[in-house]
Amino acid sequence: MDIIWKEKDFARPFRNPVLTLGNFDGVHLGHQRIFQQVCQKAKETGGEALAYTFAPHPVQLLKPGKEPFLLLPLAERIRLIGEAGVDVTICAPFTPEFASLTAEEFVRDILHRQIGVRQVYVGQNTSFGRGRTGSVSLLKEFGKRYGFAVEAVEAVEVKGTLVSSSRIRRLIRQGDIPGATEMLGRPPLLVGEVIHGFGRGSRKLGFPTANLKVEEVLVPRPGIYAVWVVYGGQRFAGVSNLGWNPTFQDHKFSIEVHILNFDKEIYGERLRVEFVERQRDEVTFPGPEELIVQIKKDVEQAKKILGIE
Ligand code: RBF
Ligand code: MG
Repeated sequence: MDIIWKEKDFARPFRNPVLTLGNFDGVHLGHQRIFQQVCQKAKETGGEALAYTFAPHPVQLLKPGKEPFLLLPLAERIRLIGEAGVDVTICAPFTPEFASLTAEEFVRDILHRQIGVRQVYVGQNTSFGRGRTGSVSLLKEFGKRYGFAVEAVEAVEVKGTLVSSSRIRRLIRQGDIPGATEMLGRPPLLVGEVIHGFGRGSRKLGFPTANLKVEEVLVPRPGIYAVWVVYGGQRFAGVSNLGWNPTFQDHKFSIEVHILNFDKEIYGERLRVEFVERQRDEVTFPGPEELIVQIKKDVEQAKKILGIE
């Protein structure tokens, strides 16, 4: 997939472009259905499948300093859009100038003049342009004016509930990972760089953990989780602890993962942690011995959850 960072401005001529437009936080099943339709149409018409997205998220610009709530860091969002089959992602910086474009200016200047769009697919509740006045019906009107067709894609339902980023956020905050996974069509994840912790995991407990400095997104409910760790193109089983290590009175929230059957030094490396199931709450143990006994049980339970050994 090609990625175009809009500040570099693009004079790339697109072939019969079929486009979707949105933030696509989570790249969940609803988004994936839209990408599927875009890709299929592009295939049928010999066109290119385009996704137009932007960053940072509008809320980050309009209400800075709020707790992180996004489901994916930008690089993961773009990676997953690529995995959905899209040919080109255009990522526009969501600046005050960009936010001030009216719905019609956006359509005329960007979709029509710059991209030359022929076909647009959007979700039914899509909104765009200054004051979010752009809607599906308005987009259809503009389509007549500027020569492109518009299709509204129906939302996806899972067990009678519409898939939405806000619904998925709630599930992740509650620690309902299987529920979130169902709506995402993939596991929830965190990405981060391995930083130095207290060194206590390996020295004192015999369970070394990689401590992560995560790229800002919504973190699942604190607790112990069975996870997959993706690193250097390989996948490892692991157990993750999201919490404050109350046994040691750290008073500092940390994101740690113990990777099974692994003994490499990986400080500074970037890991992806895919959450599979929440196992339990963090507990204050009388001391390290009791914690070690529990971590051994956690590891065994995680293996069962992950279906290994
Ligand atoms: N620390 C706690 O204080 N309470 C816990 O219940 C707890 N559970 C953990 C479970 C697992 C699987 C792992 C890997 C760590 C856990 N820890 C817990 C964190 C532990 O205190 C921490 O990894 C070390 O102190 C190193 O920072
Ligand atoms: Mg550690």
